[in-house]
Amino acid sequence: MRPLLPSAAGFPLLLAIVGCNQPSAADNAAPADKASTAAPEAAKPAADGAIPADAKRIEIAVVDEGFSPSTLDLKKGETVVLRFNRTTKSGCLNAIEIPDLGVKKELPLNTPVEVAITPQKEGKMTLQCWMAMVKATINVT
Ligand SMILES: [Cu+2]
Repeated sequence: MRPLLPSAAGFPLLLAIVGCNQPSAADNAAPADKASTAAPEAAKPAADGAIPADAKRIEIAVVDEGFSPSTLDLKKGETVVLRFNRTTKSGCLNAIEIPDLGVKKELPLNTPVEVAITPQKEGKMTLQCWMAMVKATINVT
């Protein structure tokens, strides 16, 4: 049981160091034996950014008129990938939020941005611009 503790405690710290300050962490901070155990972990994509390859994708155009489509029908517990493509220059829509899911995402112009969500609660949620002026409805059943 002893080996579990140091690695469990050290892992998040190492990740934080590597994430914020990769060169100096590798050169100065990490002793050689720690660096070698950390390497395989660092090679993996971040868990919170992982998008299942087989997830359903929904294309959402972000245009002058708002979101298209402006209503999304999703299933509770099912992961879907919302793929936004903003083609309007409106600064109003340069970032979106889904407050009920804690989602906030910037939308660079003409650059598709994917957001994976897994609604856990039935009902209506709102997808909106960061100013909460432009809205779309997410129905979860
Ligand atoms: Cu707005």
